[in-house]
Amino acid sequence: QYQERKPITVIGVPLDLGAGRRGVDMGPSAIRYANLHEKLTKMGFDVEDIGNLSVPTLETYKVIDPNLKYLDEIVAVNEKLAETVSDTVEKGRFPLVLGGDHSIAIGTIAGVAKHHRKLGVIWFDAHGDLNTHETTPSGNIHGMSLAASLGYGHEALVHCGGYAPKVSPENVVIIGARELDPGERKLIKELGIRVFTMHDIDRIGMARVMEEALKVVTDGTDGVHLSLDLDGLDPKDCPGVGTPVVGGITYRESHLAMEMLAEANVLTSAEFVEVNPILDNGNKTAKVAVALVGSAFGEIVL
Ligand code: NNH
Ligand code: MN
Ligand code: MN
Ligand code: MN
Repeated sequence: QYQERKPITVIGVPLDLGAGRRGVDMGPSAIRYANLHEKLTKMGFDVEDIGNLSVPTLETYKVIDPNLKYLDEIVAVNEKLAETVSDTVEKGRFPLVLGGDHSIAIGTIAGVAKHHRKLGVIWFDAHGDLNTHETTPSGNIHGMSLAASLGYGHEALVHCGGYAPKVSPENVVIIGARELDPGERKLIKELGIRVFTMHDIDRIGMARVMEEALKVVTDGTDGVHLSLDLDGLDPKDCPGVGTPVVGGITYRESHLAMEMLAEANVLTSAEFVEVNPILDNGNKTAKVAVALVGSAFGEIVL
């Protein structure tokens, strides 16, 4: 009934230093409280949860460069995450990473791309996360993680895991974009990155968007990573995010996207990031995250 089952390793990364607002450090707990383990176990998966990586506390550190807030601390966490993810892949297990702010994609992708050298990446997000320290409007590193994975930005971010770049632009697709900064638009054009904005989703529908997106990330690749920022969804469905943007992907559209990923059976790693329980309504956003995990792993109604 479900897709071919690789055993899953859950890795929590309670990091909030990369975001402008606090609270995403509680994301991994919130997702666990929403019964992630139970869902995957019921679906028949062999799941191990290795707990949270240890992450520095904001109060302990100072901002040194306002264009790269908490750079050293974020690099240290991502180096550790890259190792943990790489070891997980080596063991033949599927890394399922829980954020934390989106800067952790730097470490996740560094760990995965070591083994999948032609990695396809689906970046599901209201934002592009394609800033560098030279273009960032905020200095928040969670807005730089896709750029870093492509080889753009500060050396320490770009060379996480000891190599660069991790992915090439022709294998990357962004879905749900509706707030891009000028530097991000420029980089998208320069690199020719495929972006399905909300306009495209409105116009051709999520089914066709996913058909096209799947072509991009599977064409000549040897693995596919899903990096899902919950702010890609509409704030009505996911209020618990630090940077909500109106007019987002609906609950149903996001499920369809996950179901089509499961049908294609191409995912080799995934991360669910930016759940902020402080800003949430109950634990709504984490519950949506768990529902989406279920669909991405092949949960079906009948
Ligand atoms: N683009 C803005 C920045 O660089 C916002 C990024 N915030 C996000 N990205 N949540 O997904 O600061
Ligand atoms: Mn190793
Ligand atoms: Mn993001
Ligand atoms: Mn975002």
